[in-house]
Amino acid sequence: MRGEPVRYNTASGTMFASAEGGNRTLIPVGNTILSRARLPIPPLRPDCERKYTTPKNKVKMKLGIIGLPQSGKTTIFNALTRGNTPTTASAGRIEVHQAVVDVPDPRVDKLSSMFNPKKTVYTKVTYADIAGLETGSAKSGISGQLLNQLNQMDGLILVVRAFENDSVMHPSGSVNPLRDVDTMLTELLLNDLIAVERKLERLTEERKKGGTDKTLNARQTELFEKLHKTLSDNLPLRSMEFTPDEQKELSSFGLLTRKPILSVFNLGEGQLAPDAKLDHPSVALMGKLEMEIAQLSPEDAAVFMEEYDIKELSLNRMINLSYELLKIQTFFTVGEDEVRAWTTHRGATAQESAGEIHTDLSRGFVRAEVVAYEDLISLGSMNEAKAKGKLRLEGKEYPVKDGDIMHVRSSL
Ligand SMILES: Nc1nc2c(ncn2[C@@H]2O[C@H](COP(=O)(O)OP(=O)(O)O)[C@@H](O)[C@H]2O)c(=O)[nH]1
Ligand SMILES: [Mg+2]
Repeated sequence: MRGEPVRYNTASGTMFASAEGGNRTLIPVGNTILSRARLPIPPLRPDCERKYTTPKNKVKMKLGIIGLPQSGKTTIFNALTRGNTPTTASAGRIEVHQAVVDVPDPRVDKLSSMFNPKKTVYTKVTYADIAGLETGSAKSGISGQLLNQLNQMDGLILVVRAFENDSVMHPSGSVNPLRDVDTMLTELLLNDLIAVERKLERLTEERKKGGTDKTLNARQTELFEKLHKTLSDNLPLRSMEFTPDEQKELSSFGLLTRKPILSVFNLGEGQLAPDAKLDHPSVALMGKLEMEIAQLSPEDAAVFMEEYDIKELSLNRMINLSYELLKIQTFFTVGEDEVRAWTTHRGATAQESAGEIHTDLSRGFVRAEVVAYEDLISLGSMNEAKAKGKLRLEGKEYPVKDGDIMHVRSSL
């Protein structure tokens, strides 16, 4: 039985306009001029600010929202994006809604109040609500179209229904969050198992036919047999460690259980989070309530939250957790024009991280002036950080740390 579908005005036009856009950035060059005389630093070009288009090969952060039908995927997507995509199903038609969401970071707020810049920019995560084709409903496993979408994601957000609502049908007829997590994880696992078996069959055929690269075949067979063993033991592939070579081998091969996953328990109002012991992170939130709050004006939202004694939206925690899921870290650039958070891989060098800002900064990398966020905050200003020797000059190979404030000197 299905209740009257809830109708919302669609405003997807404006909402998604910036989904893939927003890639014009103003790069502040030379806004923190703090050099040490003994290290030669080439003079900056006179045009201190230039407009760049950001390069394509940057750290991607795209998370796909998956889950059983009617679990609240679109509701949570709307809460995340302050949007109002209709929560009614669009049967049979694959429809991907994407939105870019700021990752809340109190460090950015603090830096912004310190530098008073014209512009403050947070790091961003893209969420995709893939509607029309649902997981967990088809006997034949995940459809090719959906698989294709999911393979493009860097991580998965698994929405699990915990809310009770008689007018919202549950595909299994009853609400049982732990069973549903299990169903979904099994579906992902089976999908990978089928894919791995197919690959092993192809490798066997190749061997029989001969004429192919024997070493490549042997190497791939060994790797895929390892994958097969893990999956047969009912373990996700993210539990395995891969060598860089193996990672390269697998990079073009879509395997869903290799992707990091975050479970989101969608609670009804006043409901407590289920006591779940999962092999991956999870968060619980009241999806519908958070969506309604997100759709209010900031003033109304504040009044509402005060009235219901809601201190903070769990949504922010969910965004932070999904950001952490991607094994990335944040560094900052600061100045009068812009305070900005950037994303880089954990363990990335200063030169690689400079490339997140712009390829020219990476190609022409000379030095990075680096101060740790904690040091800058405790010392109160760049000048003080410099005076206390906390502002360091680092070279290309310096491994950037979470919270570093960087100023890149480039010869280009
Ligand atoms: N009571 C209640 N209803 C919810 C909640 N989240 C979603 N729903 C309702 O469940 C239905 C399905 O939600 P939707 O977000 O479209 O699920 P999807 O199919 O996973 O995208 C809608 O009628 C929602 O209003 C919730 O937290 N509480
Ligand atoms: Mg939906």
